[in-house]
Amino acid sequence: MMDPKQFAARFPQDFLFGVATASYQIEGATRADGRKPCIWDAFSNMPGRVFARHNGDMACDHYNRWEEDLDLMKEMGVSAYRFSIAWPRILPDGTGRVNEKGLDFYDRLLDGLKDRGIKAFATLYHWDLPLALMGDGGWTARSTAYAFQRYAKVAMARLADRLDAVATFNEPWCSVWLSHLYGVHAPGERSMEAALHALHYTNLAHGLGVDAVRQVAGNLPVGLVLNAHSVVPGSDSEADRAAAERAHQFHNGAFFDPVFRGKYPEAFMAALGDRMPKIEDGDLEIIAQKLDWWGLNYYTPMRIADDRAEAAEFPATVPAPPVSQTKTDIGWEVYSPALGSLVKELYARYDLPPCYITENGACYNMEPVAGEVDDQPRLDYYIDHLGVVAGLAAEGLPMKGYFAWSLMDNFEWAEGYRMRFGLVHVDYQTQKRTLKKSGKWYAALAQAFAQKT
Ligand code: IFM
Repeated sequence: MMDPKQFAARFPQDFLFGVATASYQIEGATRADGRKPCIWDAFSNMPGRVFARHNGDMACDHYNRWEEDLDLMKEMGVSAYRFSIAWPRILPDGTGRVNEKGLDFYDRLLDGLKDRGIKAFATLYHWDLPLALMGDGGWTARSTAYAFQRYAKVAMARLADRLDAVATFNEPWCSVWLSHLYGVHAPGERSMEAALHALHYTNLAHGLGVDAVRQVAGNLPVGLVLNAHSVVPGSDSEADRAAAERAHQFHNGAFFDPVFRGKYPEAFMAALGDRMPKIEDGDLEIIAQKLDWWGLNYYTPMRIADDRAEAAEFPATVPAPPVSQTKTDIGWEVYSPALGSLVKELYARYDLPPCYITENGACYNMEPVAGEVDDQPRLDYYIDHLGVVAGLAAEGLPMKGYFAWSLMDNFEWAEGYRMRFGLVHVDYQTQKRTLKKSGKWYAALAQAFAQKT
């Protein structure tokens, strides 16, 4: 096994080793202290949407067990925690009345992190849109972007003083394409028009959110977390290479271009622009405000071939076969070189601020045997991918930190609880937490790094 001490020596002095989670995936307590439903409460309670109709009612019961969970992080020796704030706890109807008790929970959490010397990286939106906002159309309505701006102001006015960084959105690709075009995530829509509206209003909400953070907490580093796809053409043919470029525009450019270039990609607009909502004067300036940092969530490459069907809609691609035969239990190809090439490609295409790997990790569903979880394949995954990050830093790319996804097993969206990504195993019957083999190694790495600095 790779010696954590030797490994730690490969990262820059100011690097952070952290762990990540998200509110709906771990908190539970969906009816506590004035919280009202979000779109995931509704979606997961509908038959046929989430595996075995699992939902977030209990999850990891982190709302009640947060102290134990923070103690665990402290014992592991990680220096930062990335979590998300639940909008439906703070503004249960999306707009209107502020719920003090919801803010109190994050007060406790942030004080707890401070007491333990762990840095706090908050995300404002990790997919739990207050259900009441669906009455106006959810993310397909322009008003939702302004509701988000208000929520960002309220949350930051109370919490920013104890934060080390904030992100507006987590993976807008998922809350836009996966949720409104592919129908896999809440609200389960399958319409290009709906998705294009959600795209522009999410981008607008990001910009308005940046504004809100800066008005309330001028010094707090604000960023955006993107699950950029490492798009790899399935062959060297001209058609597949052109398809990969279209896929880049659709899956990455629709988010990166407005934020980092102030416009939507050209071929994307030529193909789909007439189905976009009206882009008002000033929208793109709001969206393209300079960020202090950005986060990359990476798991697996996206292999792409040309879709020759006449009726194929932009980006007109089909999946190409994987190159590596190693797959995680969720079926995702394991291929760490794509992480390195993706980061380099994105810095070549865009003028990007410093980068945190805000999520990376693997799904393996091993259970405890005599109190131990032997998840060697997850550990191998971490060693490979962290090695790539160390290499990027050595080449001079501005890599500032790495957050393992996830601290603990949790509600894996449409897959429910059957897919496990944690460094810590959660027994959902007893809520017992067990540090896995991978978690022990990651803890040793974080501790070795802390000792060297
Ligand atoms: O669990 C998710 C997380 O919420 C967002 N990024 C990907 C993870 C694994 O699917």
